[in-house]
Formats: sequence, structure tokens, C-alpha cells
Amino acid sequence: MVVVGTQWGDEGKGKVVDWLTEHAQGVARFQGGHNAGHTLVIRGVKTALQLIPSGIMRDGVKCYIGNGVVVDPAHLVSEIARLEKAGLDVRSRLFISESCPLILPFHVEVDKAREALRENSGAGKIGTTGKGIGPAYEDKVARRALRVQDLKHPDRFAKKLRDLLALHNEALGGYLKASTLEFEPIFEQAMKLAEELKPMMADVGYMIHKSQAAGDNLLFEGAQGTLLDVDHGTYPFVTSSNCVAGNAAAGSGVGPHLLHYILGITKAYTTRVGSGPFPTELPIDDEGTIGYHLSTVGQERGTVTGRARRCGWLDAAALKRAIIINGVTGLCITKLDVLDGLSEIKVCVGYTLRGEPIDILPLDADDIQFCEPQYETFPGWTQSTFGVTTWDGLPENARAYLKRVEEIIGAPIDMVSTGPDRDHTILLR
Ligand code: 2SA
Ligand code: MG
Repeated sequence: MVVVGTQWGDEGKGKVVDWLTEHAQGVARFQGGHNAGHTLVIRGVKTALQLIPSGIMRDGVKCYIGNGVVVDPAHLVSEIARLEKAGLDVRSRLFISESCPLILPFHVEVDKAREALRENSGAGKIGTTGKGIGPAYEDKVARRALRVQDLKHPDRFAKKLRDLLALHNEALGGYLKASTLEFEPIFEQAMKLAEELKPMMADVGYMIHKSQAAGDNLLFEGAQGTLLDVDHGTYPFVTSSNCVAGNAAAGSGVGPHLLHYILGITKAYTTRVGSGPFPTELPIDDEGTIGYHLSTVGQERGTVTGRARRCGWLDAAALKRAIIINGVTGLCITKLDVLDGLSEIKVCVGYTLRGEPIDILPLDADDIQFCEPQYETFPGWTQSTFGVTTWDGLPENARAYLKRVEEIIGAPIDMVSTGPDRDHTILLR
């Protein structure tokens, strides 16, 4: 099964993956890096995961970091330590692909300096997480990246690092007007981290293959969301990887025929963190407004950066695009309880773009900026849906709302999540 976000991330993928791992033997990440923030609440205890697959929260579940993920070794070691401190066994069941490109300190500096440059030049920031994600993927595609496997070969690592650092220092000390970095500290730190990581380095694609051949159930855990995909998202306001389901195969080294079910995760409203067009966005700052309600009741803050997330109504015309691109088999609607108590609920079913009606999110971010959303309005419900575990336990208006959303987007809703805990879940199939 592949679990992907159908919006701009933060749909609640982590919770759903964690819930599904009761029936899985392994969980693989296939793109992104520690820009992701997956918040899990288990028996009331909150844990935020960034790079390590959500399967780590279940004893015995194997966790794979696939080749499509960019790995910051310093961050990885600290995330492992944090989970170990919470009493989890991590090292015996975490496997890191040797082919993952590394994020090194200069990637972070370049990421931040580029954002400053964009801001100062008037082009406007992308609003990245500042984790070095974009520059690390650039090096991968340019075929000059240091990879996890290089950590095993100090001489090779040193040579490649010298070349790559020189290249980035040229930019940092030049047009980026930032500080350059020294070779020694980066090299020494990497070699120390290498000793910790070596036992977890693996041929992940082959391991997954053998696990599947033995009849195991595996989950592929997407990070960010479809509208942040580097090809299909609101370019250039996107992340630097493919977040769509198709990349579960390429980013972990398995054949696409092994992906049987694509679960799209969709929040009952929309959020976005970072810049870029967002047709159904509402102002969030004024008490008493819908935007304020979504932001505060939904606790919409970035897990990694703490930034306030932008909020708005559910955009079914954007969702339609996500369902097509991912080949979604079924949807899981999350955070339904955040809509509790609103007198009216709106869903965007299409837009008017320069006077013309359209029924799907356009491809060009400049066009999206001019899309005027067309809404359908539903009566809200006063009862609490928090923690409801059956379809019949939902208020009638909530059921009618979900049924209509299914109709608009042309995909079935197979799950509904009504709260952050594992058990706050309704299964419909
Ligand atoms: P980057 O750092 O290069 O990937 O940033 C590029 C864009 O991708 C967005 N992005 C995200 N959007 C939502 N959630 C993400 N993870 C964290 C979270 C984010 C946080 O779970 O809350 O804490 O701020 C995530 N990661 C990347 C980013 O905002 C840019 O728009
Ligand atoms: Mg998140």
C-alpha cells in the first residue's frame, strides 16, 4: 500500500501510516528528507518524526529509508537518539539505502542564502524549511552528490567532499554573499557519524523485494503532498522531490506492479505552509473567523519549523487533480472533528479563471493565482465527531458532506480520521 498526501502536506499521513502498521511488516520512505514532520499521538503521548518512517512506533516493524530520500546524517543520528531516549528499539530495524544522497552542512547554508537572495531581489521566498533539501537534490541530479555509501570509504569521501565543497563555497562566498565553510569539521563529523550509521546501511530495494516475496505487507509512506510535487505541484512553490505515488517504486527500488492500493490522505479543509498560490485561503488572524477556527482548533503549525500554516476550505477541484495523478484507490479524510461546530461548511468545486469556468486546478501557478473558487455550501453540525469510530456515529450532516465530496471527486472515501490517536478512526471498507 502507498500512502500519499493529496494536498500541500500535513494531511495526517503519519497517524494513518501508524494505524495501518498493525497489519504491516515494513514501512518505507521514498522521497523528501527531514523537511517532513509527521506527528503521532499514541496513548496520549506525542512524537514528531521527520526522517524515520512512522512504522518505528510499532515493535518489530522494519523501517526502510529508500534511495529517493535525501539523508542528513547528523539529523538522522539525533532523531535515532531521541527515539531511543523514549525507549524505542531503532537500530535493529532501521535500514538506510546506500544510494541515498547526503545533505551536508553547505546544503543548509545554500538553501538559506538562496531564500534570502530571492527575498531581497523581490522574487519572493519559496518558504523552504531551510533543511538543505533543494540543494541536495540538485547535487543528486547533477551527478556529483555524496551518497550514504561514500561514508564507508574515507578517501573517496574526502575527495568528493573537497570538490563539492569548493563548488558550493564559490557560490556562498560569491553571489550568495554568505559565509564559506571549512573542509575539516565537515569531514571529521561525517566520519564520526559514519561509524554510527554503518550497521544500518543496506541494499534496501533487495530487502524489500525479499520481504514482499515472503508474503509481507509493506507500506510506502509519502512525505509532503501532491501539490508540492516538483513536477505536478504549484511550481516553483514546491519541494524538490516527486511526492506522488508513482515515485514509491522509483524511490525505494521496487517494481510498480507491487503497489496494489494507493491511499490518498486528505484533510477535511486545506492548509499550506510556505509561499505559493492557494485559491481557497482564508485570513487566519482574526478571532471569530473561519480561518482562525481552522488554524486554532486544528493546531495548524509546522511540525519542523513552527510556522503558522495558512488555512482555507477544502478544495475538491485541486483534490480531483491529485486523485488522477496518484491513481488514488481510496481516500482517508482526516481532522473531520476540526469542522465541528461551524454553522456552514464550504467546498470548492471549481473556479472561474479570467471569466471562464474550470473544474480542475490549472497547471500553471500564475493561473492558479487568478482562480476564483466556486463553492458549494453545506449545513454544519453541532455534535462532536471527536474520536467517533463508526460511520453511523457521525452526525447526519457530516455524512452528507462526505458523501457529496466523494461524488465531486469521483473516488471513494475508505477511511475517516476523527482525532489524533490511533483509535480515532472509522474504516469504511
Ligand atoms: P523544502 O524545505 O525545500 O522542502 O520546502 C519547499 C516547499 O515545501 C514545503 N514543505 C512542507 N509543507 C508542509 N509540511 C512540511 N513539513 C513540515 C510540517 C513543515 C514545517 O510537517 O509541518 O514544519 O514548516 C513541508 N516540508 C516542505 C515548504 O513549506 C515549501 O513550501
Ligand atoms: Mg507534517
